[in-house]
Amino acid sequence: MHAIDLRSDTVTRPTPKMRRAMAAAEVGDDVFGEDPTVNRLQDMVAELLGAEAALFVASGTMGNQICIHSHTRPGDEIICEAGAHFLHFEAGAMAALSGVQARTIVGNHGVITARQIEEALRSEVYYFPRSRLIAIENTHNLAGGAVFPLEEIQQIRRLANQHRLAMHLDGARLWNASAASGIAPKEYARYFDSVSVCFSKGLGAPIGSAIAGTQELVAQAQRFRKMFGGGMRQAGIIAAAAIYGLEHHRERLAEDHANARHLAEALHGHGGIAIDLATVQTNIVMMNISQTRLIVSAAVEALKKEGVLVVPFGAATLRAVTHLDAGRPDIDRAIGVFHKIFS
Ligand code: TLP
Repeated sequence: MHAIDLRSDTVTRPTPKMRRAMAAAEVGDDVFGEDPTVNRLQDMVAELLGAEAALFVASGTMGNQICIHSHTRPGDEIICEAGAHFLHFEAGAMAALSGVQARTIVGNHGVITARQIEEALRSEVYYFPRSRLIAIENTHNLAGGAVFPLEEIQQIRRLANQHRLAMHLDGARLWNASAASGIAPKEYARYFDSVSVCFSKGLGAPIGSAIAGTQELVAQAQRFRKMFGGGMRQAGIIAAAAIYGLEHHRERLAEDHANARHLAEALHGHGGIAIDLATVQTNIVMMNISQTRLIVSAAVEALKKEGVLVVPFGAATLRAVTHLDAGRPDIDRAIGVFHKIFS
């Protein structure tokens, strides 16, 4: 029997139809701006996010880091939630590549408020770091895929305008946020100076992300993409998969969300597993197993032996993520395995 891989929504393999779209893609040299499929994808993303322009990049990490680099100078400070992806899972890139530091705020389900940010702002004294950028993650990975409320984003934008701060959205799973809230991606994106989105997560593409913003930001970003080694050539092959994902896999994200909810409800309270059901709004399930009979490493191994893959996320937490390669029968089988192991 095949393993049920719930380690991430990045584990999906391109579907046969997606592969056909990739094989048939028209291509050109994208460093010369001549790949028609990449150009089409960039136009689509700009349109979906209501932005002047967009740029195809290799990964979510590259997208975030190019945006951070575009907004800051060494010594600047980025205000973000304490569990931000770029702080924990991007190899220290913002320090290494941009020389910036973070002013972290502990959020509620990943949500930081305008009021909290206002308290964290530095006054303009020459020996303070310069507050420059506010970054938000929607959905918030470490907060279990929670959606960031639009009203709070609006308040934060007002504050950012008062203090002339830029705003960046790590929208690796913005498609999931929109599917869950019914708020269009461009409705979220309009409050930000830069947005990064991924095609290689819920949308099922094998590679690729994009950033969006003004013409000016994207022109600068194109230069930094080259500088960071991300200038690609006949990238239309992979851009075609992203286009296919945008056109065919966005609607179905609701299925992943229903599967995550189903999994969370079946596991919460079983054998000491604790899940904050309020955070299970999209496709991520964070399970605290500190009150169960197993420690994290033993639980991961035991689940793996029974064909269910999850990842440890912290000292007492397992993460399971639903996606298009794990249908309801797989989720039901995974629930059976969890029940067996944690009873
Ligand atoms: N997240 C991965 C791991 O790195 C943890 C995952 O499995 O969830 N922003 C957010 C919010 C992300 O969740 C990720 C990937 C990224 C950025 C980075 O994207 P990639 O992996 O394409 O560099």
